[in-house]
Amino acid sequence: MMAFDAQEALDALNTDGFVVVDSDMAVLADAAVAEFRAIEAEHPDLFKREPDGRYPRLINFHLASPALRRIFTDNERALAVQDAFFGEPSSLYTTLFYEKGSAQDLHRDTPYFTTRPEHRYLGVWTALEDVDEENGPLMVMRGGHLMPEEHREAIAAEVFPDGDIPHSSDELWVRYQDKVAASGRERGLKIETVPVKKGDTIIWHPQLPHGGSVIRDPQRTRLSLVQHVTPLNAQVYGLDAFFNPNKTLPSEAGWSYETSNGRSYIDHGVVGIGHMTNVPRITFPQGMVPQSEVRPALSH
Ligand SMILES: O=C(O)CCC(=O)C(=O)O
Repeated sequence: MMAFDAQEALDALNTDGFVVVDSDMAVLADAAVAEFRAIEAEHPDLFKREPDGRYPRLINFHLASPALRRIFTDNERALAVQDAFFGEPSSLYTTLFYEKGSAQDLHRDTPYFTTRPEHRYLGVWTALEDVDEENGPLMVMRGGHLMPEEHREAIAAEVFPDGDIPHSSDELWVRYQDKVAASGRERGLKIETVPVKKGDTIIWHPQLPHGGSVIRDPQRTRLSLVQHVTPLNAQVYGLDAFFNPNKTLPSEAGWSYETSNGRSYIDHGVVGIGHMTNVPRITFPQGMVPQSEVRPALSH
């Protein structure tokens, strides 16, 4: 394991828009995947595969799985970078568990993770298995977080001329993201893939254009956990706030948190299987892999 300097990692995050942290989470990654497979086997009625044989993304699955929660709460190196970025302890807002590459177009997360003040958010992505060019690695537009923000009010007015912007809108999302990607191309910014090994963590800046690259080998899984993190109690808004940057809104929320290993995560009460099915959290027994049997992550 390489020596680690959180300040150096933070500098890279601020310069490049992302940083890869050798976070020594491979053992916990194996435990998280084992627990996922055990929970899946217990609930064949709930877990429906897509036509390609894989699951859709699972939303907040960490609420069903203590082993998956540890990917956030025990990732000391990644947490040190997050805390330094925020200037206060990072907490877990939501997660996405992917069984396969997302093959998502290049996008900034900010429209759906808007805070007041802005940019009090990070994307934290931990590989639960090795990721190479074949199984759809993350892709990033290096330096794209430094591009000036688009004229958001003007973009929104093209889609919602009456000024009534909803929380979510695919059309407005695509219009904004297309403009960001075009701005990056005009500036000559390159898109690169980020292959990593099991247990590594990629942290990206709220304004970094990123996505999932093409899955060359559809037989391969690409198990990974995206953690959307903010400072404690930050309110998180959607498009209606993002495209109204001058609108004053509360910065604080009244979230109900739980704590593990000194780290807080919101109890959203439900786990989403794809964006269609919400399953109450209490449906899942808390943990199928005894945590005492999992070696804690090595400290640095
Ligand atoms: O995991 C991936 O392939 C991309 C994830 C992503 O872009 C996101 O969650 O915002």
